[in-house]
Amino acid sequence: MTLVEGVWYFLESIKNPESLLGTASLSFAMTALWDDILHNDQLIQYVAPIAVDAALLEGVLMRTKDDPNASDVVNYAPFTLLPSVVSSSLLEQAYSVQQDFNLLVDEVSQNTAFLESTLASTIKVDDFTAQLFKIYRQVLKEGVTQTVVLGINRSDYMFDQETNSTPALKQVEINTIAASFGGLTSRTTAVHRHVLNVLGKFTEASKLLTNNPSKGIAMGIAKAWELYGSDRAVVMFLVEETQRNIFDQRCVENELWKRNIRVIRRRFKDVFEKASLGNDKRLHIDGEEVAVVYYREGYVPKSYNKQNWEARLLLERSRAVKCPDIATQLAGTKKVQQELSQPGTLEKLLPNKPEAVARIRATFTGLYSLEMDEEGDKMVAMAIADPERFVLKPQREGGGNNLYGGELKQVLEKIKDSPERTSYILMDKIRPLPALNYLLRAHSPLKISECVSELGIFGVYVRQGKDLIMNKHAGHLLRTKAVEHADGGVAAGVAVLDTPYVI
Ligand SMILES: Nc1ncnc2c1ncn2[C@@H]1O[C@H](COP(=O)(O)OP(=O)(O)OP(=O)(O)O)[C@@H](O)[C@H]1O
Ligand SMILES: N[C@@H](CCC(=O)N[C@@H](CS)C(=O)NCC(=O)O)C(=O)O
Ligand SMILES: [Mg+2]
Repeated sequence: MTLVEGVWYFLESIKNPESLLGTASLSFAMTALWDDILHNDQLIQYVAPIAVDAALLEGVLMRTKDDPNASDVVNYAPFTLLPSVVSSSLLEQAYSVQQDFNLLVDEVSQNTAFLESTLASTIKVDDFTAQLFKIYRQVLKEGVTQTVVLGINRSDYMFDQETNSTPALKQVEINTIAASFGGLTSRTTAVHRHVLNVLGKFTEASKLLTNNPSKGIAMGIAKAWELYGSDRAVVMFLVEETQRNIFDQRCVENELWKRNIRVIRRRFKDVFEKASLGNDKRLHIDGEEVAVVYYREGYVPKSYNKQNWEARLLLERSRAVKCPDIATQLAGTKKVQQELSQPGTLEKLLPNKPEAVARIRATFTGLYSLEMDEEGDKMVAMAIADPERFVLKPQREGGGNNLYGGELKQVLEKIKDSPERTSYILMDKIRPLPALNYLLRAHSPLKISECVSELGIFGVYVRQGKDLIMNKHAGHLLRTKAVEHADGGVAAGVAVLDTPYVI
C-alpha cells in the first residue's frame, strides 16, 4: 500500500470503521475496545510501521542480540501495537498497596531471625541462595557499615479471572533486585498515544496516563546519594557483561546526570580487579569514591564465578549504599514470598498495621511450601495429580525458570522424596482472560495474538538508620505476552512493553 492509499484507508476507517472490518470472528471476553482496528488487516499493515518509527523516535530501544555491547546498530524494544485494557479499580489497588510492600520488604530485610528460619531448608539444597546467604552472614558478623538503605522494587500482578467473575489483582512476585523497564516504559506511552492519534482515536489517546518510573527511581538513588554525604562520590551501576538493555538503564542514569550526580558503569569483573575498601570501608574504584551501587546484575547464578562472588562480598562489606543490599535481595526470594502468605506472618512483621496487612494479603494467591513435612507431602501429591493448577518456582530471577504442566509433574515425581524439593515453592496459577493484540518485535511477522498482561508497580524507599525518609510508588509497567508462553518477561524475549488503557 502506498502512503496515499494508506492515508485514504485511515481516513475512511475513521468515517466508517465498519466498512473496513475484517471477517475474523474470534470472540474474547475482554473488552472489544479496539475491535474495529484489530480485525482490519489493511489498517494494521498501515499503522504498524508508523508505530515502529514512533518507538524508535521516542527511544524505546534495545541493543541487538547479535551485537549486545554496541549501539552502532540498535532496534526497537518489543511492544504492543495497541494499549491493553486495565481496570481502574485494579490499577488503583495496585498503587495503593505499593507503600505497604515497600515497608514489608524493608522489615523483612532487617529481620535476621525471619530470614534465617525461612531460608534454612532452601539454603541446604540451593547453592545460589546459599552463597548469597553466606555473604549475608559474613556481613552481619563483621558489622554492617552501610547506614542508608535504598530499596527499588517492582511488585508484579496479573488479573485473575475465572469466566464470568470479576477480575482480581493477584501478585506474581516482587522483584527487589534489577527491577527493569522503568526507563523504556516511561517512553512507551508516547508511542501508543501517537498510534491512537493516527488511528483517529483522539479521545482515547488523550486518556493515556503519564508514567515516569525512571524519574522516581532516580529520585530514590539521588536521595540515597545525598544522605551518603559526599558530593564528590559517584553512583555506580553494576551491569552485566552483555548489555542489551542499556537504554532502559540510561533513562535512570541521565536523570541522575540532570541532578549533577555523576554515574559510572562497572561490571563485577571491574570491581574484582580495581575496587578496594578505604577508611571506614569506603568503596573506591578507578580513583572515585562510590556512594551508591545500583545492581542491574547479580540475580542469576551464571553472573558469578569465584572472582565475581568475591567482588560481590567486597561491595556488600562496603559503606556504600547497595540497592539492594544482600538482605533485601534475599527478602525478594520466592521462598520468602511463600512464607509471607502463611497465616500470622504479615501480622508479626507489620505489627499495629492491620490495614496494610489486609491490603497486602488481598493480593496473595495460594502459595505452598514443599518442606519435608506432612503439608509438603500433601502439596506435592496435589500438584502431581493436578499440574495445570500450579506453577513450580525455584529461587531464581530473570524469567524462564518456572515449571508448568507436564514438566512440573515430571520434576516433582523425580524429587518428591528428596530435600531438593525445598528449593522450590508451589503457587496457584493465576488465570487472566486473554485479549487480542499485535506484538511488534523486530524480525517477527505481524500477526494477531491472544495475549495476557502483567502489571508492575515500582516502589522506592530510603531509610537512614531507623528513619524512613522516603516511601513512594514510582509509576507502572505493563507487559503483555502471547498466551502460548507460560513464563518469561521482556528481557527473556517473551513479553513486550505495553501501556494500560484504563477503564
Ligand atoms: N502464579 C502464576 N500464574 C501465572 N503465571 C505466572 C505465575 N507466576 C509466574 N507466572 C508467569 O511467569 C513469569 C515469570 O515469573 P516470575 O516473575 O515469578 O519469575 P522471575 O524469574 O522472577 O521473572 P522476572 O525476572 O521477569 O521477574 C511471570 O511474568 C508470569 O508471566
Ligand atoms: N539486566 C537487565 C535485565 C534485568 C532483569 O531481567 N530484571 C528482572 C527482574 S530480576 C525484570 O524486571 N524483568 C522484567 C522483564 O524482563 O520483563 C537490566 O538490568 O535491565
Ligand atoms: Mg523476578
